[in-house]
Amino acid sequence: MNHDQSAGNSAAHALLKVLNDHGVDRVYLVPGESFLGVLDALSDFPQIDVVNCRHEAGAGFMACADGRLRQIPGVLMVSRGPGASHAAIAIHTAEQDAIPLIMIVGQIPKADLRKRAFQEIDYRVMFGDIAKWVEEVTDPAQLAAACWKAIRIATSGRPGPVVLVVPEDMQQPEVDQPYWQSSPPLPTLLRQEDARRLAEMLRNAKRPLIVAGGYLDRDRGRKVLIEFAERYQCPVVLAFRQQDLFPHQHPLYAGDLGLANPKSQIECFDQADLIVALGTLLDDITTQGYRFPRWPQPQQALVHVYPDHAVVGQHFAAQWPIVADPIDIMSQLIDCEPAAIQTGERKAWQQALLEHRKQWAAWPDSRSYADGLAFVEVIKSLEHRAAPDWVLCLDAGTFAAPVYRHWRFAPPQRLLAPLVGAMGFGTPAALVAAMRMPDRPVICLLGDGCFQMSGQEMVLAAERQLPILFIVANNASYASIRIHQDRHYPGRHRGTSLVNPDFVALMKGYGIDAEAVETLSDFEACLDRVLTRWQQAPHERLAFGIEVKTSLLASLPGAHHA
Ligand SMILES: Cc1ncc(C[n+]2csc(CCOP(=O)(O)OP(=O)(O)O)c2C)c(N)n1
Repeated sequence: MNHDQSAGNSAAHALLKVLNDHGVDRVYLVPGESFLGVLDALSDFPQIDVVNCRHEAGAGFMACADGRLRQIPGVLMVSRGPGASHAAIAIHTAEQDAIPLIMIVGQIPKADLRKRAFQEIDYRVMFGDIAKWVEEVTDPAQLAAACWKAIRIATSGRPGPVVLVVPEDMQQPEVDQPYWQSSPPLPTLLRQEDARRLAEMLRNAKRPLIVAGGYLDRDRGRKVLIEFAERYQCPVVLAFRQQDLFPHQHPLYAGDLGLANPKSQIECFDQADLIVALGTLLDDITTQGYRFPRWPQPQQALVHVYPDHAVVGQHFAAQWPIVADPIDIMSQLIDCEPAAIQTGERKAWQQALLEHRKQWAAWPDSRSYADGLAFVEVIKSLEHRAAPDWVLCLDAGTFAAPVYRHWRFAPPQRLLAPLVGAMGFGTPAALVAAMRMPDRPVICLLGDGCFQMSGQEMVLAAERQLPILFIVANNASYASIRIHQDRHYPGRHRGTSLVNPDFVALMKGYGIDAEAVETLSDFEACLDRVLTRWQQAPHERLAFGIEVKTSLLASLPGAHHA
């Protein structure tokens, strides 16, 4: 096929124009012959940064991190069949983590569709269960419209992934280049009398509790949440892996809902007489397996605010389901006329929550292990040195557990972690964090297993001189799974040991200076050298890698902080 077109008016140009008009200024891709037309049009959009990745999962995680940080769809471009298969993890992650994401997949020519041609997959079937929308475009004139709709769907209600499938011969034909406008969402407000009634409930509750979730993960959300909690003197507990949404040093901070809360703490949360769930999906883990609050009818009044009918009422019969933007609702209630707040029992309630949190979050005493350094010590010394501008990027694995449990987040410190627990998220997320927040030091914590799932992407840190500190916890094991084995099949360890490569040599091979350490003092000395260098010459910060030989025993059942 002759792809010679006059530059500027192809369907691919129209597609990129819609993306760019809606704030997309960067795309993540692994190229394929199935989307040459889109690649070619990218040459006419120098304002769109093209990040070439090594693996579609890496590209996909980068698009997820970008979508999460900006609430503008992260855009990922992959080839048909093999490329789309590699990228499937990004669609799953975006769906579970409620991240706006658009994946553009090059497809076989239109005439060959449904013939099981070379590398053909029907993506409507493949991604039907995990994408919000899958569209295969079979008319070049419709491509821009499909893209506009993709943006609307990815960003509205519960954010999520959309897959746009573009046969290779739908990209080059010339089409009109309309301007597809979008207006910002209108504020969603309660009727005056309802706002007053809700304010009344908040004031009169003896033991109110806010459960704050990922929809608030944006600047305005964080700010308004603090104002709202203070205005109504209402303690805040954070949904699964949203630890950076609220300052931990705040007297109203009541902790988070995660994988290992003690029973007594959950029982204390359940003493609440009013739960205001704001921007949370009230998902499996946040609700401790749909048990807090009681399922399906909570024992206390539940007000659930989320801007999606499919989320509010999905699991719990709320006393007051509100389908609206929780940030708008909080702002509206902040403006309600002041009235006295029930203070009597509130103090005791706050104190009880605080006691539970303190007990649970206290750092454990140091302990030594014969097989290496307990990674909790590494995290403790990192927290000790942390500045408010740090961005913490975590991969999935038990090495990260002490961060979720003990780290005292102090805004504007940020946490970027996969809610879905997908291994391989950490490195790509750190790269995106460093590109989007170039003035902030990025600390990326990886297990040895996680590092090997997407570590190759770190070459971008060398290429673009991104200031990331990669810390690899090398315990020669998929320890998270070893823990489960030891619980259920004690002493039987098939499939969870790792024979590892030389991580320092690997990182150096990717152009990143690195060092291996075995003791806490060596780790701290190395860390201090890197941080001092970064502080002294902020504009010359370079990535650095530290491999820490860590104890496996420290994470197994029976260890004091497991
Ligand atoms: C893509 C993917 N594959 C498999 C798993 C299951 N899994 C969860 S944690 C884990 C082990 C992680 O190992 P490592 O990075 O070495 O960290 P550690 O648990 O040893 O701290 C595995 C295999 C997963 N969550 N994601």
